[in-house]
Amino acid sequence: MSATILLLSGPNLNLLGEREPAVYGTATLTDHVATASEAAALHGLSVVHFQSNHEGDLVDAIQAARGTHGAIIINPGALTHYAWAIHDALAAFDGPIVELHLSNPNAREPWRHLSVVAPVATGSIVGFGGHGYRLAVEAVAAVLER
Ligand code: CA2
Repeated sequence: MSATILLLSGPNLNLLGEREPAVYGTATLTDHVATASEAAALHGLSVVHFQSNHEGDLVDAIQAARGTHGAIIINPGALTHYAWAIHDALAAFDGPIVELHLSNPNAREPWRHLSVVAPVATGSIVGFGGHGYRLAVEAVAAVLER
């Protein structure tokens, strides 16, 4: 299997660094992708990043990852909480899947407490801000190496 990780970012994450710094920090999505890429390089892995504000684009990317990428790290944004098409697409992916959130949705509004992605993820990393991108890559590397 390929040594690439598909990093997926959902709706509005392209706005990181511009608004809501108290919740999501001041780093941009580009900064987070760089963090993930640097962490991946330490394990001989590389990161391919795709951001979309559209659920169907993310479903297409997940489908295309089958046989192409060794793992998926996904921050689905608000789609986390209701996008069953993303759940189904991820369920058809064979490699490790890490659900990633900057904030801890479980400590926020009740509607954020349901993740439809969590049941099909290998594991979830939430609440560690930008450090989560490094942790997610470390988790993928550990699973791929064992
Ligand atoms: O904590 C996370 O990473 C989230 O996935 C972020 C989503 C939110 O809906 C999830 O519940 C948790 C929201 C991303 C929107 O990001 C913005 C960034 C700047 C300005 C506005 C939105």
